[in-house]
Amino acid sequence: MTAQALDEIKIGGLGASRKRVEDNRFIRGKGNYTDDITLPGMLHMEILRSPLAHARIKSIDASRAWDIPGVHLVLTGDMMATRNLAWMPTLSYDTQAVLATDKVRFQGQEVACVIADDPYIAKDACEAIDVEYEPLPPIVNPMQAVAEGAPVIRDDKENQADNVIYNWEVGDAAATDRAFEQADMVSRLKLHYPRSHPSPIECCGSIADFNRATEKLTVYMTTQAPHIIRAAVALVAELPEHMIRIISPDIGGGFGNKVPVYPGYVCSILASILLERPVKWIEDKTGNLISTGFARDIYLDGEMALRQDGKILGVRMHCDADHGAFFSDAQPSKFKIGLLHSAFAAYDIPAAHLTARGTYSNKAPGGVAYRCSFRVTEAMFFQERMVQAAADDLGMDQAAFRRMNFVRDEDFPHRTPLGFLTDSGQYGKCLDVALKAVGYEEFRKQQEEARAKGRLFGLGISTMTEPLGAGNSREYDILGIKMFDSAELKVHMTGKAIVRTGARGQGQGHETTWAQIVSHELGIPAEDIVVEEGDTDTAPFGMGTYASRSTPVAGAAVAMVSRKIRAKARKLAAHLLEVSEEDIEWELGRFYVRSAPDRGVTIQECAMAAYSNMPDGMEPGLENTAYYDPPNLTWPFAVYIVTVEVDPATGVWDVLTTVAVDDCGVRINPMIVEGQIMGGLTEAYAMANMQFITFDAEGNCIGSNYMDYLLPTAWETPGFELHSEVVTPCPHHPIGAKGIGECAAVGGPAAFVNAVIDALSGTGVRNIDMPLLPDRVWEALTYRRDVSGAPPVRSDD
Ligand code: MCN
Ligand code: CUN
Repeated sequence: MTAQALDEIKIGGLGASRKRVEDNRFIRGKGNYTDDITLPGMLHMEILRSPLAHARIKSIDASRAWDIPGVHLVLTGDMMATRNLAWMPTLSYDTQAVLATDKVRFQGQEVACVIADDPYIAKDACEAIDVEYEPLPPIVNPMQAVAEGAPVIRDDKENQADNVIYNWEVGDAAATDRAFEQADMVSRLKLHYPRSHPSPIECCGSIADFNRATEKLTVYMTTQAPHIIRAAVALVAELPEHMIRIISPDIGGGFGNKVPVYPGYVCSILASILLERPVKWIEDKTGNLISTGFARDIYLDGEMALRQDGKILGVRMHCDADHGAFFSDAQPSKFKIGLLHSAFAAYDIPAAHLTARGTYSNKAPGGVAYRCSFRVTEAMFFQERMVQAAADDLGMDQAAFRRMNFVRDEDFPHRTPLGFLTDSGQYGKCLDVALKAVGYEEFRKQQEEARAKGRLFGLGISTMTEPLGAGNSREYDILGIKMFDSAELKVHMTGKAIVRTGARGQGQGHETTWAQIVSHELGIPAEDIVVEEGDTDTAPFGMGTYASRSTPVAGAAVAMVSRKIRAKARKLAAHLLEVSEEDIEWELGRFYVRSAPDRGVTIQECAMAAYSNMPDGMEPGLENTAYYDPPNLTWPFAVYIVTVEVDPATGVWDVLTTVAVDDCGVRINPMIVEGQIMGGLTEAYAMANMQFITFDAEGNCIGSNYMDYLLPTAWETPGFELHSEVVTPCPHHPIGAKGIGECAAVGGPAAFVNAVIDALSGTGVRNIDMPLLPDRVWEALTYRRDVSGAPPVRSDD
């Protein structure tokens, strides 16, 4: 390295806690969200939703709505059907009603749409649509779904005689049986991971703009995966793909809510085609909370075969998943229950077997995603709750039991009991850091002393590794489209650059971090690089942002395309320095002659030469694209430890400390990573403590607004202590990074719940279902019994 090499942190490269460039416009109110966009001649769409969870539609009379001045169009299921659009395919090989024709199957289902001069007229006109329903008995959980005589929800489907969607299994049943035969003892746990909702601050919406003259359809919309939407519109609406342009402008949070295709998008597109005017649909909060993007809602039942000394010999797991009325999970197609089989990946367990059954119910389609990498949240929650129960049953220390069963550093690559390949990690070291930070031994002593005085302290540990970053394309595809991603880099003649990827951030900071990767690879200062995502006419094809796949896949593509640019710049440098390429060395921002280090050219000088002084025969310009198909998922590891005090008189529990040790490999931007972890822990705390979406016996959704479904503010949210000293670079990622976007939301909930259950130790209580509302904790303590949260609840609860 010469004295002229750049200081990477100063130019905003890898490891710099660079301030988020996107925040410059966000905090000044200068963001450009879908609802900020107004087009000439734009009309507004509102949706009429079903008040009932399950009912036959006897008639729909929209004549009063059509008569309202300012109404341009009323769309009903029958009209959609004439264009073959009453139903649409889902990402899980099922069908979903766009607008109901035969029956409504959940409360809040889309029944009709009105397009009018303004949203208020459209809303009023929705209320003037007369729908006659014949109520049918609703089903709100898997037990009801499979009960004898249960009404068949999906009677629209040929060959669907019951409410079962699939039965799926993975693992080695015979080996697992043998493990249980050899066990000294068996530990059991049963729980419900309730429905939860990503609830981004910005709801979903779209503006469809079909231009009859150009035949081009432009859609501005809140999607995390614009290229997938383009393909879906091309295939479903039978429009030519090059005539469709999907633009995701700024997105006000996604958290998985903005992955699926929703009826509102489809209706706004059809309305724009019919009316030849732009049509805007902006969902309201209740619409968002009752009809879009639910996650979880699964019943988990498992047992663990244990040796007396604490060694785990095998695991059996069964899951009943409530998918709602349509099976529309967005997940790799060949896995029916997402990546639930990533459970127990952190532990060295010889045998495991998982069975899963999916059922329909009269609820909005569920199981989509909420900061989860396809059901990994449920997998890690069950794993860590089960591990705690097993250690308790054995009378073993929680930390020692985990450590004894961890995959050891020297065991990688490791085949997990249900079939994944993990490749790196330092689990024991992370645990050491966390135990020290929380003062483990000391806390256990205090806990005992407090107990003697009638005070209930508890400590919960959650340790987990999770699969982030689908694909590789060998194993991961959605409806046959392989999962990989892309980046395009254009270096202008003055050395400034633009990078575009197939990902689409919703607040994660891609505009900041992708520039840092280019800086690291090329030495161009981050502030000289602009990042753009979300426009299918300009961005290279990609599968979008979810499953924390952006850094593992698109971020890797950014590194790879930068390297292609550097290879060409090297040729330019050789030309400028009049030496052969072999005589040239690279250091950050500069090529130099090996034998004369003072003779060099900067990357900016090479860029200028690409447009003004290229060698004979060289193609001009300095631009390239890279497609990246990762060899494996990335496997970050985390330890979360929470301590709480439970008030026995009220069941209220307060968090005393939360310690987080995250190893996500090389951190591109440490500040952004910390933000991701704090956000995830906040959501984890909310799920464990307060977020409550359930259903009464009639199928009414309880949690349709922010009075019932609580978002934690800074006031409720506890403080978090974060540790970053353990770094295990990803062995196959070009810059050693692993995903981080979902870790804390995945691993966090079990730490909070384990802490409360630990505080109740000695009472015989094994489980309280989330959210651990004070009345549930109080009931468990007072009556010394488990408390289930399975719906239906009484509507006056
Ligand atoms: N990062 C880093 N170093 C690493 C890993 C990541 O600096 N080793 C940075 C990334 O460059 C990126 C951020 O951290 O700026 C998150 O990266 P990554 O883990 O790759 O996740 P994605 O960008 O793919 O984001 C998706 C993930 C998901 S799936 C959900 S859900 C979620 C989450 O991100 N939704 C969010 N975090 C969110 N944060 C905000 N603000 N808003 C959302 O909607
Ligand atoms: Cu699982 S929610 Mo994120 O993958 O968009």
